[in-house]
Amino acid sequence: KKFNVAILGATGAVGQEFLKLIAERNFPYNELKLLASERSAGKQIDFRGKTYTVEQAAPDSFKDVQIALFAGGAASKIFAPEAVKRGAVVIDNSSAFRMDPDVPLVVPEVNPEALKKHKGIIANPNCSTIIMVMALKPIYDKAGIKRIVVSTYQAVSGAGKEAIDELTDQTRAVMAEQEVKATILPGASLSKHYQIAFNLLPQIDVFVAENYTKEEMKMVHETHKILNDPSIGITATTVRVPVYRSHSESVNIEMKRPLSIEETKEILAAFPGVIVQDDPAEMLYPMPLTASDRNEVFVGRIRPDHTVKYGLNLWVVGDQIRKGAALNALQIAEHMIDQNLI
Ligand code: 2RA
Repeated sequence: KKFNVAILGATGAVGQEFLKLIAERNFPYNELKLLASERSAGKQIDFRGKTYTVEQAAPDSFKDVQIALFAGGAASKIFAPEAVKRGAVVIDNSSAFRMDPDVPLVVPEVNPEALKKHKGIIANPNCSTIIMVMALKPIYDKAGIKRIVVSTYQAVSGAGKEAIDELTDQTRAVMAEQEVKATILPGASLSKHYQIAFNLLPQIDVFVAENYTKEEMKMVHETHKILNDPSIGITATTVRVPVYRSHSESVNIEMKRPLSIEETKEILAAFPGVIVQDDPAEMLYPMPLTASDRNEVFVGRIRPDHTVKYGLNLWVVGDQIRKGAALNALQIAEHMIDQNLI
């Protein structure tokens, strides 16, 4: 069976990856509609031997659309209900609906059962959350988790194409001993901007209660919803690093029951979508450059944390644009087709 598909945000980093993955995975589409904001409307995109003209998104853009892939951003809030009204299933990468009780928040390998209750909108979790829960789910099922302390090292791609370009331009400027311009990071709409090249920015999104950032609280609330367990203690520090497109995370967990390192490696290796890269004798561990453009999440530096009863340290790396955004959303659509939920 083939479906009429629309991509909202087709010209951005995630939108471009949707197209790449649709081709790579031979996703079953009939009609393909590329939608964007007024700024990007009119652009021509060649895809599989056909030239598409990006249209400015409007409510009626979703007429006859069955699967709407939303790359993210403010447009989601406006167009998701309009698309559902016209009969589409919306898989939304923005944070707009993630905590809505009527909206499943899904990583297909982790909580596919949540898809059954969808009412038209399915939310794609935040990239840093997806990457973390892929590693935690097999451990959670086997040994339970009491507490998670996570520090992230997030690629600039999370802030979009402009941030990717900013890293390149700033790096060149530093090397050429020219003036460095900062206009995007840590956030385009924020009052100040700082250089990311050769720097680290301990702010992703805005500050909220107790001077946590929205990004840090997303990791807390979204993980509770995905694992359906608000009892887990979670605290996060999310940091932007001068890396192009993979997020890395140092994850410390306290389990409820004992789990040997050997068994941890076994259950991680057996989990679909996870690859264990952990052989210190061979200096084998996940790195952003080896994880980029890959579909899997990579786990290494697996070691016990003897400061608590059942402690464990993990180093987790995943491609932010693929598994962190476009791939996970497309896998949700594939799973829904498979389960006749669309
Ligand atoms: C970021 N997770 O990395 C956020 C949104 N993709 O900027």
